[in-house]
Amino acid sequence: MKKLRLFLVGGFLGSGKTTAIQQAAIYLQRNKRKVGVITNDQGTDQVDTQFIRGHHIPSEQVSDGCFCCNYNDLEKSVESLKLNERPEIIFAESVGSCADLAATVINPLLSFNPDEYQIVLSVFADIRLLIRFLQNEKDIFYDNVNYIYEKQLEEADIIVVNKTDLLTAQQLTKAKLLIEAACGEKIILYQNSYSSENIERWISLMCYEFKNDAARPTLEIDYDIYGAGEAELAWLDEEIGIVSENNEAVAAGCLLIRKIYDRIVSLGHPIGHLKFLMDNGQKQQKISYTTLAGTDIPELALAETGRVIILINARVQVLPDLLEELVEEAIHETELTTRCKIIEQKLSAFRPGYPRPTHRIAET
Ligand SMILES: Nc1nc2c(ncn2[C@@H]2O[C@H](COP(=O)(O)OP(=O)(O)O)[C@@H](O)[C@H]2O)c(=O)[nH]1
Ligand SMILES: [Mg+2]
Repeated sequence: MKKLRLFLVGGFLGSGKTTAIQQAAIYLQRNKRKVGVITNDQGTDQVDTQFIRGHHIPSEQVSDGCFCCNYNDLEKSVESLKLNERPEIIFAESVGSCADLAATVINPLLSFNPDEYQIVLSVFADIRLLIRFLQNEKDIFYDNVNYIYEKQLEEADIIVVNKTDLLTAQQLTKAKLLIEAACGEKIILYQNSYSSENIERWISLMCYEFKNDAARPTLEIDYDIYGAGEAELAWLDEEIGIVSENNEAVAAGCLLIRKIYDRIVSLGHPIGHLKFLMDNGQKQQKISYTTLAGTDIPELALAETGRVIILINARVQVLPDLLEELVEEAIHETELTTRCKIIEQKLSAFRPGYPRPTHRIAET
């Protein structure tokens, strides 16, 4: 029986997992290959899921916790995709604050379903953040969060050093020396996830070159530090509707997004990933700010209208109450400035709970 290729995609918040999966899925679909995607987050209303569905890619979502702690939901999602789509490849993106996937996801999958899956764990890293780490400039996040970042890389089958297009050729050469000195024993792929040649290369590496059917060695990981790191990050998910009598809802949405971003930055709260999905009824657009993003507002390609819906997913190193407060202030200010009406729905602000994996199969 041909094994199903299950490509797990991990790595820190904002490192480029969803982008690469979306690009790879579109590439494979164009080449008449059947794919499915499983998205995952601590919350329920996920920008990533809507983004993937918006590109007509068959998908399932695992909500309210990581794959490790929702192992049964992950298996159900795989089964559902298998039944409905018969994919040759499934990409499964884990939450950006999640680690220990080898012991809690790969080993259980291989052990409970012998000969069924070919699994590869790609761990993404934003090249700019990775360089800072390797140069010991760990001053953005708290130590416990940095611990998660390092543990994620440690268990990778393949480290995808992503966003290489953001460096000059000279910077890239220097970065490669640093990365190879630190992670030389790993398979390392340098990638611009918007380049189809690079995406093709990643797919080819996972499909044909990388082979490891054995259980993976288990990370030595301290769950108290890991749990403390996750708890230092706040999650805020909210859906908001903007109604404008003057057909200026898109402009008001942009203003609100900018106000939220500026507030977080000016208060000095480190961003893991601040993402928005704006929908004007005809089209949707994702707007992302990551840890080291520039301050330019991304070019918006949505036509102006009287009504938009924005899904907000903010992952920031701050207390959830403070994050909620600053989003509320930005909404209030936007209403006053634009005279639009902003309707808030499904707000949840929380910190992830202590990680309690369903299974943990240790291998040495
Ligand atoms: N320049 C550049 N930007 C990228 C690349 N990959 C992802 N991004 C951007 O990084 C941000 C976060 O990407 P996303 O895939 O949502 O990250 P995730 O949180 O790991 O899933 C988005 O604004 C993407 O457009 C890349 O290779 N180059
Ligand atoms: Mg993502």
